[in-house]
Amino acid sequence: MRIGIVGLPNAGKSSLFNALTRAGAVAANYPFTTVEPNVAVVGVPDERLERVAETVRARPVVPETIAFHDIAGLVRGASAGEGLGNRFLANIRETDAILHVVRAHDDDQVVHPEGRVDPLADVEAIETELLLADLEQAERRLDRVSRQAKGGDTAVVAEAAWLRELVEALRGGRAARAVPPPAEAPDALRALGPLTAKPVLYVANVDEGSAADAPDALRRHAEAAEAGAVALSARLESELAELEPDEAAAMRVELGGGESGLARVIRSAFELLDLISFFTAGEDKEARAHAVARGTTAWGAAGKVHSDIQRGFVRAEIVPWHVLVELGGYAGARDRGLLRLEGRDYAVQDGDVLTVRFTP
Ligand SMILES: Nc1nc2c(ncn2[C@@H]2O[C@H](COP(=O)(O)OP(=O)(O)OP(=O)(O)O)[C@@H](O)[C@H]2O)c(=O)[nH]1
Ligand SMILES: [Mg+2]
Repeated sequence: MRIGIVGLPNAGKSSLFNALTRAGAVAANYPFTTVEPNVAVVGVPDERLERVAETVRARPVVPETIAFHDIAGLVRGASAGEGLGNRFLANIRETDAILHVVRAHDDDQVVHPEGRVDPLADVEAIETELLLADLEQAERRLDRVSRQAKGGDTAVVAEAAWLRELVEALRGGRAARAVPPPAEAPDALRALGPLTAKPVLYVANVDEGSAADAPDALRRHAEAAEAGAVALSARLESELAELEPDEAAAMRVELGGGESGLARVIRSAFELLDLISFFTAGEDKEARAHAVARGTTAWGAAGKVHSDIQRGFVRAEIVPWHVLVELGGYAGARDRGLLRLEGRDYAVQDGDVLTVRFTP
């Protein structure tokens, strides 16, 4: 899963990025890799995976990962070259979701690019830039595709029609997600990668002291866009991420907060993208978590593990993670008849431990 972070300058993007990457590294006990200075791959902490691994004595433990992309702040007029312009947006065209950091704290020590704190206006400023970036991209592609469409190829003609509709919508201030791609050109959306078609998670960067919710105006905006919203203090999270996990946990309790910012961001991202996790674990082999779309079949899940395993799929042996842990392993689950055999159409459930039998 890849997530791109956007927001105005000084909104707190890099603070959050640092908090997420460090907390992920500590909590999942998994070294995050900085792919580029501004891309970090973070292990998703999952207690269930640890318990499964312990139970069946699997090593190593390999969590699912999320790659966060931190980019330079956008300002009003970025599409016309203001500030650093919008050239960095290309870096997040390929991501699965957007994490939109909005300043909601009023610390005067931190300069606001527009000299006032107004979360909703800030969100709208960024979203306008995303729309304009998409418009530019869509117009350019429409130019090329409409020339190719003269050849009469059905998919290309359909793509050109879709792009025309999309350009209209974007000019009218509507997001690309409002214009579904045509059935005849299933790759059209991926080829363009519009930013305003991606699911959005708003992160309200609130004061350190407050266990506040996201501001009401922002919450309403998020609901209307079917987006998620969480509130946290990026500075506080980045400071807590410097501590040892148990020290950080104690500090959180003292501050009256519960779950870590990382945990909330990840949980919200899973909800937003409608993802679930299943696990694979073999004795003396690795234990691994896999995130897939809800409704993924056993056959689809096998493909997530390895294409060879999918090709030779015979059946899946399924046991919910807590049953496996309670019964002390696969043998115990099998003795109790709780290791179920399922065919390729079985819809994998969150927390399933899955062993695929396959013919190599
Ligand atoms: N008081 C307070 N300050 C914060 C918080 N989060 C970030 N800051 C401060 O705001 C300033 C900017 O934070 P960054 O994380 O660098 O902001 P950014 O969005 O990456 O900024 P650009 O990269 O310039 O676009 C820093 O001085 C942070 O310490 C917060 O929750 N509370
Ligand atoms: Mg930054």
